[in-house]
Amino acid sequence: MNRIISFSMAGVVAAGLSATPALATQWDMPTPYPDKTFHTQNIAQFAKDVEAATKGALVIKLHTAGSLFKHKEIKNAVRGGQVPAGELFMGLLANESPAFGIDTQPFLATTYDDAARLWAAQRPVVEKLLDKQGLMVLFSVPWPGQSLYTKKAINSVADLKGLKFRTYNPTLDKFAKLAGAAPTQVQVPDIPQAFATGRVEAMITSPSTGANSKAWDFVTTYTNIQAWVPKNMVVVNKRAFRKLDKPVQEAVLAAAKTAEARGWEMSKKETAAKTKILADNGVKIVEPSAELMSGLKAIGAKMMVDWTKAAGADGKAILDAYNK
Ligand code: PCA
Repeated sequence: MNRIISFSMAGVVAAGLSATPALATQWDMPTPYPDKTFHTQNIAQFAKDVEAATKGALVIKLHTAGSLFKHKEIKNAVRGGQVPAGELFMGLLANESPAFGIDTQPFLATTYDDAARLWAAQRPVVEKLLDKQGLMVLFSVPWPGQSLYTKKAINSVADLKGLKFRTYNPTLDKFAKLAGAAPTQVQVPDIPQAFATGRVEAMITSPSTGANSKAWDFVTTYTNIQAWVPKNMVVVNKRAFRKLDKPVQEAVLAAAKTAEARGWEMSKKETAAKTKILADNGVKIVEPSAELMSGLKAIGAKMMVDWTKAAGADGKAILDAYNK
C-alpha cells in the first residue's frame, strides 16, 4: 500500500511542479501473472523501452503475480486511478460485456492468423467500451492455443463428466458446465495448490501456463484441442496518461506498438517450446479423437448462438468485421 500512497504523492508533486519537465514520474503497474510468464517478460521489456525512450522521465514499476492487486481488482484499480496502468485477461470482463470475451469463444478463432483478425475486429468495440470508463488500451497479446490437461485419457465429452475443472473466466465456466464438468475459477499463481489439495483435477489452458505450473506434478495427459487463442491487455487510465508530457505520451504509444508486435511473436514461439517441456517432463501429448472434437465443437456452436444473442449490436459489428 505504501507504493500506492507514494504514487498519488508523486502525482501531487508533479502537478505542483508541472513546469519542471525533468521530474520523473513513476507508474506502479500490477499484473496477474508470475515473472517467468512470457507476457510478464514482454511487459518488463516495454517498461525498459519506455524508460530508455523517455530518458527516465517515466519509470514503470511492475508488481507481478497479483502482488499489488488481485486479478479481479486490477481493472477497477486502474479505472479508479489507484494505479495508472495494469494488465489483465480480456475475457475476464466477459460478464461486463460479451465483446470482451469473444476471444475465449471455443473454436471461433483457433490460429494466430484468425486471432489477429479477431483482435482487429474486436479492438474498436473494446476501445469504445473502455473509453467510457476512462481507460485506454495500450496493447494486447495472445496466449498460445488452449488445450486440455487431465489425469486420464479423454476420448469424448462424456469422459469430462463430473471432473472438478479449473477455469479462468465466465466463458470457460460455461464451456466446462456444458461439458458436464464442475468449474471453479483459480488464478494462475494458485494452480499447483488447487490441484495438490484436490480442489480441481482438470483444466484448459496454454502450454505456457501448463509448463510454468509444472503440470506434470498433477496431470498425466495433454490433449491438443487448440480451442481458442485468448488475449491479455494492458490498459492505462486516461487521466494519468494525459498528465504525461506530450513526448512521453508518444514514447509510451510507440513502445506499446512495439510490445504488441513482439508479444505476438513471443507467443507463437511458446507453443512448441512449452509443449516440449511438458513432454520432456513426462506429460503424454495426445491428439484429440474425432469424437471428442465433434462433441466440444457442438458445445462451441451452442455457445456461439448464445453469445450472438447476448452481444447485440456490438457483437454483430465484431462478427461482421471478422467474417469479412
Ligand atoms: N493462461 C492463463 C490465461 C490463458 C492461459 O493460457 C490462465 O490459465 O489463466
